[in-house]
Amino acid sequence: MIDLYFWPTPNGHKIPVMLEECGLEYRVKAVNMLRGEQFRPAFLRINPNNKIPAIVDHDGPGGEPMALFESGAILQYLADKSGKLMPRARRARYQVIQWLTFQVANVGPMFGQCGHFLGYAPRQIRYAIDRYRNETLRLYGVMDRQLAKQEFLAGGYSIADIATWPWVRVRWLHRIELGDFPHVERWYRQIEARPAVQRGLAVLAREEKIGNPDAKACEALFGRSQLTQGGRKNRRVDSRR
Ligand SMILES: N[C@@H](CCC(=O)N[C@@H](CS)C(=O)NCC(=O)O)C(=O)O
Repeated sequence: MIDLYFWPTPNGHKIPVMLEECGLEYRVKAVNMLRGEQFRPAFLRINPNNKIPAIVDHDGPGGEPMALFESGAILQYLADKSGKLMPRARRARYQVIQWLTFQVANVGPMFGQCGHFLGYAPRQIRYAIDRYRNETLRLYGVMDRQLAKQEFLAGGYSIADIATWPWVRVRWLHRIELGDFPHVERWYRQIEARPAVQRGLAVLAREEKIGNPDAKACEALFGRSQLTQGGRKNRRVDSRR
């Protein structure tokens, strides 16, 4: 049995989609990050970086429990465990790792900052918006050219697609029109039609509140809590006032 520490966000959705694709048994442990539950000591013992997703596999390597955070690491672990969605042959395997790393190192952080400065920042900062939206557009261009050449990012459907798809799903946050990227659009629709993807999206679906955080959520996600909770007290610059 796998415990899935989860809240419905783009990084979060990767893991229930993967668990559904692989048919692995799991139970959901909600971590309401809008209310600061990511700072609870029990969760920090699983992820000291206070972020979802995380898992605890009670039947880990050697039959011992295994806790894991960072969505890219979790996806690789689940692919290894199930033997699905990541090829064993080295050339094909590294293609998948390459596009998975492209997601966690580029798509996630850049789209995330783009959404932050467009929709969450207390004031509109033109330079930051242009910087991250241009990067977002550039990354859509990279994906579109790749998907013009092949059906999925790394050849066959893989954990690289599962990592990237939830970020394209919330494209309205980044003011992206799929019609401008026809190959991404074809790929997006193809993955959207998969029953396992729909089952993964259904997990805690009623809690999904992306793009509209209230004051409490802003405090938990971007405020003082980030540096004072979890036993840490670090200096921070407060520019929200
Ligand atoms: N690199 C991490 C990013 C995870 C992440 O940013 N999670 C966000 C939700 S999408 C979160 O838990 N934020 C809560 C916080 O920062 O306190 C991953 O890929 O797992």
